[in-house]
Amino acid sequence: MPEGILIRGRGGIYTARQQDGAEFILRAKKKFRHQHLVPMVGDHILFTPGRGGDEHGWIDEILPRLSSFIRPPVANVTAMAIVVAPQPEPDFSLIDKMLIAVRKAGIRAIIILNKADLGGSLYEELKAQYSGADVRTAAVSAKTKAGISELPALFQGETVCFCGQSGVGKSTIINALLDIETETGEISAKIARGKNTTRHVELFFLKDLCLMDTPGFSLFTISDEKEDPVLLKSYYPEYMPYEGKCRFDPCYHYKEPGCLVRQAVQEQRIHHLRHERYCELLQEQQEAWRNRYD
Ligand SMILES: Nc1nc2c(ncn2[C@@H]2O[C@H](COP(=O)(O)OP(=O)(O)OP(=O)(O)O)[C@@H](O)[C@H]2O)c(=O)[nH]1
Ligand SMILES: [Mg+2]
Ligand SMILES: [Zn+2]
Repeated sequence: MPEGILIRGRGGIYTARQQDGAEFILRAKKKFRHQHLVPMVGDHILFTPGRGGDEHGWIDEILPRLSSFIRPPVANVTAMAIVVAPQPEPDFSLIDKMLIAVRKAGIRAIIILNKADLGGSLYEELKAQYSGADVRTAAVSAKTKAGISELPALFQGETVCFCGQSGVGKSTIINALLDIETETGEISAKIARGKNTTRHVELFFLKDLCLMDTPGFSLFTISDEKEDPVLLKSYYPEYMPYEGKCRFDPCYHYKEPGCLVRQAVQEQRIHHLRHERYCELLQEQQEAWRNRYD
């Protein structure tokens, strides 16, 4: 049975691409519905091709996923590219939440500042706030192409999902990356040009990379499952050196006396705004946890 990767899916109609570039139109077999399994872009699948003409084929098996996200709905992502820009103005708590989702999925993250051509000090601000957060940063301009050619080296062989607020330039960056390939003589699939808001997840290939374009969002839910808020701190790498060393154990690193994380914040070893937003998120999660049976 042939194997392929799902590169797009809308209204129950999926497109799978084989290694050699051949594409197939497929529908999901009924059994997946009984298993509450919805095929996602990025899924590796086994399929039966349609018998020619306009007839679609069938997705027979969805191979085990290395990772999956509900929003955006993507599978087998190995790196999340969180795109931010001076315009629209960044929402830092959204970045924090995306980073938490990335940690939970056990994948890597990179923060890409786009629209560097607009100037400003946002890149310095991002580096200052996230330097302890085990996340790489890059600054590019998809418009002038500055820094674009350096991106592929940051994602060797990976499946990279571009996510972030609407209008930050995710689609424009992916187009600029695909342009590099076109300039070297190869023809690649392009995203429809124009100032279109992306409505569906789509996967593009660039040499050994898979690039996923996703619709932008302004709200982000880390996960649908409520989790004991004491776990929240474990998604903040900057707290790790102090874990288990505060006066209270467990310590939420919130208002407890003798908290070494709070001391580190006061001594500017941890960025105070990142910690402030953590405290807000912790309060939200504690509230949700108390009401979890309502
Ligand atoms: N000045 C400047 N504008 C840019 C740059 N990159 C993208 N833009 C502009 O920003 C706008 C939004 O770009 P998109 O690529 O559609 O943004 P997106 O993140 O894909 O948005 P959604 O699909 O809605 O999530 C467009 O008008 C682009 O021309 C850049 O590097 N500099
Ligand atoms: Mg887009
Ligand atoms: Zn503490």
